[in-house]
Amino acid sequence: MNTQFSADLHKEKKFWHAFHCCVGAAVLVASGWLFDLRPTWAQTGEKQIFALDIRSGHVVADKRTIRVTQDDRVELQWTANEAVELHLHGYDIRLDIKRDEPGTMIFKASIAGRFPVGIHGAGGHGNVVYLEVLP
Ligand SMILES: [Cu+2]
Repeated sequence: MNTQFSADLHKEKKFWHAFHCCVGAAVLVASGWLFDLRPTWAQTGEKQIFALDIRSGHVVADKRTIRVTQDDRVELQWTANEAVELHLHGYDIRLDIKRDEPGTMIFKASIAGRFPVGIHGAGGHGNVVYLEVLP
């Protein structure tokens, strides 16, 4: 092995060492994001996501009751085939959904009980979904 060659080899080792450090840092950042390393006080309750599609004023039968546990972080993702104004009673959250334009209600299920989500407007006040928050 001549000296020039061993110097090159050393340079190459340095490069790979730096490369691995960068990759390691990136993996650490990504895993922190994946495993949610935020402090525990920010993590009360589970995150619960529901996709709800309204077809002519109704949601498919098996999704008409949504059950969560108190303090869960709830996300209701709505779609509809016609414009509707939704109202989650009890929590008093209103949301206008346009035809084929999704909308989301995000809230913490801080109040236990059974709450209807109604459609406001011409068709009266029909309930499309019931939210059940178990204490
Ligand atoms: Cu209402």
